[in-house]
Amino acid sequence: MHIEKASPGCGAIVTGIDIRSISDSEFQLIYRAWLEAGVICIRGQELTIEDFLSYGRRFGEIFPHLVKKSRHPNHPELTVMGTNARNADGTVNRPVYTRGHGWHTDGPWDPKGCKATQLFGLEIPSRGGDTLFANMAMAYNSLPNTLKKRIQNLEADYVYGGVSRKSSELLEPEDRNLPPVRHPLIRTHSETGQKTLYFNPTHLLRIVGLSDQEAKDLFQELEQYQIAPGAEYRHKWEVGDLVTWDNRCTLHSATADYPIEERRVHWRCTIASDDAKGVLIS
Ligand SMILES: O=C(O)CCC(=O)C(=O)O
Ligand SMILES: [Fe+2]
Repeated sequence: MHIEKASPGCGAIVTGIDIRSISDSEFQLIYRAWLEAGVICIRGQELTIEDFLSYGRRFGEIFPHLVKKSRHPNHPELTVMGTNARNADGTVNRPVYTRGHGWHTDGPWDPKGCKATQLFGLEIPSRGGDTLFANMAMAYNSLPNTLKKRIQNLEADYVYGGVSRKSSELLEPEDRNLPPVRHPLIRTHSETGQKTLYFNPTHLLRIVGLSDQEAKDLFQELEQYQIAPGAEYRHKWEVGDLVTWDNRCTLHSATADYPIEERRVHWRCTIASDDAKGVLIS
């Protein structure tokens, strides 16, 4: 097994293994490299759905995503991303094509918490369609001390799609108005002890105790620090890439820029954990 850094800020690439037959000690090496890098890609995998889900379970409990439309009919924990990105008349189905575009972490709106997300590249376009990642411990470290102090006790509420609930077209009507989930703006990673800026503009509803204007001003200020210099990694997908990211300490964004006549399809699953849990506000 060979593990190398993908960029100075975050990400690691693993080659020379078949995850279907790794031992527990090999998985521990992968898990430790993942904690250090925030994002890990195992290249060149050939997986069945069961192989994909079993690997996900090594990171923690897997559970179905709120978006029911893209759940696999026989495996609700499996989301199939990117099919139907093109309508029958050839036009772009925007909610599908742009899904995941904009910096965010997954599931801040989910009371189950969302420790990690895992994608497996099945069909990759000839250009575009990369995924961007950024290290949020570096974002925290880049904050001026005065700003760190100002936000140290602040908490934010999250709903799917944020203030505009703009991605809620993907949800069923009964799931569009769920109560928000609250997280601190600064969190301490339970496994690495690192402090991170936990700021998720895509799903952010409000900052507790601030007026809309105060929150807007603070968003704008934090947005300048959200991607620290050198903190970013651009993942260029290959078929057979198995990528897992840590939602407690990284942000990501789909680039939504591949040719619409091509296909970009991934399997996806979400991994829960108590320490990634927010507080349900009802
Ligand atoms: O498709 C991508 O590149 C990322 C999509 C995304 O944000 C997600 O699966 O959580
Ligand atoms: Fe995402």
